[in-house]
Amino acid sequence: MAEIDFGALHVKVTVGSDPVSQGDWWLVNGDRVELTHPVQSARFYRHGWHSWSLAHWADVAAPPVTIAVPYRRLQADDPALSERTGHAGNGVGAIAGPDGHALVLGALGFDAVVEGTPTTLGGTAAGPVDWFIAHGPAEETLSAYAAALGERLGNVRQDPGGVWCSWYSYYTGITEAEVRRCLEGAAGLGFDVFQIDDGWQVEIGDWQSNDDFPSGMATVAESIHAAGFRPGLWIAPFIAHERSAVFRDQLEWFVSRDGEPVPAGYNWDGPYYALDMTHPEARTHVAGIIRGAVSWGYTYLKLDFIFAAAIPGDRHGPGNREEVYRSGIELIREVAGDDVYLLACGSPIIPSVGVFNGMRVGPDVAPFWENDLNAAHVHDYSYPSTRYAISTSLNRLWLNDVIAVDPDVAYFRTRYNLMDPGQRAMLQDLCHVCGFLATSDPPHWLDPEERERLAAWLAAPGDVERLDRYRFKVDGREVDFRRATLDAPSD
Ligand code: 9PG
Repeated sequence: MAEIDFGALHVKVTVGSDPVSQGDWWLVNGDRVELTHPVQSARFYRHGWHSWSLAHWADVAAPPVTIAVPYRRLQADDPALSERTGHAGNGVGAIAGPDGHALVLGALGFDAVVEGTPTTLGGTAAGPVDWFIAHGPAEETLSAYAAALGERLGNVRQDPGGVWCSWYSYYTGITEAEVRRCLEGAAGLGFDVFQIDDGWQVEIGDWQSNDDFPSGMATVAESIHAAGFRPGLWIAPFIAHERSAVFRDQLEWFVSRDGEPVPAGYNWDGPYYALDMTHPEARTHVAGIIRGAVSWGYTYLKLDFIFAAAIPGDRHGPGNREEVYRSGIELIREVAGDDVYLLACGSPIIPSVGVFNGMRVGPDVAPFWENDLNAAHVHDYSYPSTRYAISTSLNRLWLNDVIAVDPDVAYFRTRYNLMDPGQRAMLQDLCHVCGFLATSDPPHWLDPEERERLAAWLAAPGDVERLDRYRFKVDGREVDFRRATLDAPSD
């Protein structure tokens, strides 16, 4: 048994190899590591598996926040995490005291879980991995973990500039005609990327344009380009709906259990399934989807529901779940080339570093603050809500040096919007804090004043200073996000 002396804190390594100093952090290797800590009134940093999964600081002495069983949705988190009764998160975890200093334990590899108790912090991985251990101010220490992760996995972080995205206004009702109308209205507002979201395709899995895009996706990309924007497209390359032709025709390409394909989740009025990224033909198929979108002229791809490549189940070839996911996204990067902006969404967080330029780090926003029934009875914080998006995104800000953190879109419109001006402003400020600026507001929905505010927001990058975990200075104004947080109340 070894001891790490952090000065302010003595930590025992009861399981794992002898710790080796790396300067400001310690390295331990093993498929299991356990630290004992003396922190009183501790908070546990719970890191949900993928973009939409809850990340927050929980009271380690109280039961963890879990989704009410009848309402558990496959796509809310890693099913293996949802089933746990103790405090646990994916890849990284931390224990913080009331002074805001944290002991951080993070895997420098894949397929790892970190558990916390009032006296321990433990990590378990599918095979031996290196672990990062450090103690210091919580946000800084998590950032140091991100830097170590970037050293191992690579760092292709890039700012996309201002993004217009069709989802949060048109949803699946987007059409070529509306795209053209918004392209016209977007002139002069300061967007860089114009991204078409879900709704352009024949079916989830069948990535050809549908009848609402009569000119075809290549012509639409040309129009976007001619209007002065970088063409962006949403695709969910690792999934197929039960209605899709690919699912009907190629059942053997999908992750299964006992010979039957297993649903990766339910959406679009039915189950959708995961392409098996260890199956050579499924890989060729995914490569073809990406090659197609790039050949149409899209150089910004929002790749969604990609956790599906890592769901539990039987696969054709070997590999742990996140390893297989990694091989799938590496294939996508290889096909797309280095110049295509890849934005991950619904993505396992840790294994996406080094391949994606940016990543959604919280659940979807919505034109409302919070759903009261969900908050009172279901506790599913992966559900669309501006409050949940703010809370989880802020708790993933530590990734910002290795991947651009996308907190989802801000709203400037009052049309079809239940938020009050303060809530809208908080979301706008969050985007400046993250440095990722996107909106879905159709320009013709905005009145002149809203339009002006949007243009000003896109033009000014925002001078951001962090005061503490939830308080920032944005352009000299103090912005306090505590109203949004899903943390355990501090005593
Ligand atoms: C398109 C949308 C948008 C959005 C993405 C993602 O749990 N769910 O059922 C669930 C459904 C949709 C969803 C997130 C979760 O939204 O985040 O920006 O692209 O897909 O369908």
